[in-house]
Amino acid sequence: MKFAAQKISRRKLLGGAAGATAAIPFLHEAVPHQGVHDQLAQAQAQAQDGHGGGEQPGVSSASHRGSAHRGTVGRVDPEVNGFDPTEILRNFDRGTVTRENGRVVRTFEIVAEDKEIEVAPGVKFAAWTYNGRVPGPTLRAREGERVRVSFVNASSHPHTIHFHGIHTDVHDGIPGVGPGNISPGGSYTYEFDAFPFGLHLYHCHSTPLAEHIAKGLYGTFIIDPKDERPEADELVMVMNGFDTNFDRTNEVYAVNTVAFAYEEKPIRVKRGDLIRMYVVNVLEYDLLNSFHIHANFFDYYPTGTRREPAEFTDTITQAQGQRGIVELRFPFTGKYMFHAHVSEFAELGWMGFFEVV
Ligand SMILES: [Cu+2]
Repeated sequence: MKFAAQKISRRKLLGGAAGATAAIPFLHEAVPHQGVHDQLAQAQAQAQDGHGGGEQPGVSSASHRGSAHRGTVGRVDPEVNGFDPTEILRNFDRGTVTRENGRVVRTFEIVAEDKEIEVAPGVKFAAWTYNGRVPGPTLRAREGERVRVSFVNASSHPHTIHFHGIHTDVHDGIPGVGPGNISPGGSYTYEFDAFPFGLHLYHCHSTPLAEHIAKGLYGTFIIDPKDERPEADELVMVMNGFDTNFDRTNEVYAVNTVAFAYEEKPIRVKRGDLIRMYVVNVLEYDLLNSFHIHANFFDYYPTGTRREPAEFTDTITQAQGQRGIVELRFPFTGKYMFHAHVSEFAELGWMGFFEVV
């Protein structure tokens, strides 16, 4: 059964689960990962009794376990991963600041390392990480500063760091140009000016590219404009996914890696505060991802490179590598859902709640 299980894709599973009751015993034997297995079987059981056992969104217990929104069984202990999705939201790495000829130089240190992480309760993933976390640290500089990134490859595979931005080819972090691949044990310092201002990203560009990204080598790179954005409660949301059985489709979807993390522990914000979300799509193996908020609308700044919003909406779509800044205020207290408007992703982990107090 093990061998058969490895060949069954998540799409086939869902296709079967959507159709017939007979799919349940099949699922029980076939799903290769206990956590996903439990989620899917439970999702189907709930779909059959109509409304997820009678619990209602925003009314059920804080943990939402077994809720109508497709909660997982159990939780991922942040101690196990060494990083916490709740802390990743508001964690910014501003590097070490020095001055050269009167100019600010911001130096960041990034180490690539192999590390097993837990992406849903009971679902382990052999990740490749920057600084031991997925996504990697959120690097933050100001427009016009000099950025220096000291990269050490402590992983067992060659890697690079490719930054989005405007810079010379030798610092572009691709194989075959400049330093090219950085071998295990090797190091290199990438250097460039911080511009244009906006919401950018960085990721490994070694080949096979999809694998190097999907394994976890990516992060957010924010360049603040010279004249600051208004004070806000800022949150980084990296939309990602995990191919846990190597079939080049994802079995788990999330924001900041851990499926259902913000359903388990809703994001606390204050009513009336300006909330600024840095939303980045790094998903591999799916063409599109999306972000939708319930009971509210937001201003959207694609790539964060203009000061005027391009759209006032409640849903945006991003292809891989696209990103944008979302700004909104919650006028009412309560629990408000956010999720991928691709329902399939939402049911496999990409959903959460704001708890407005
Ligand atoms: Cu790599």
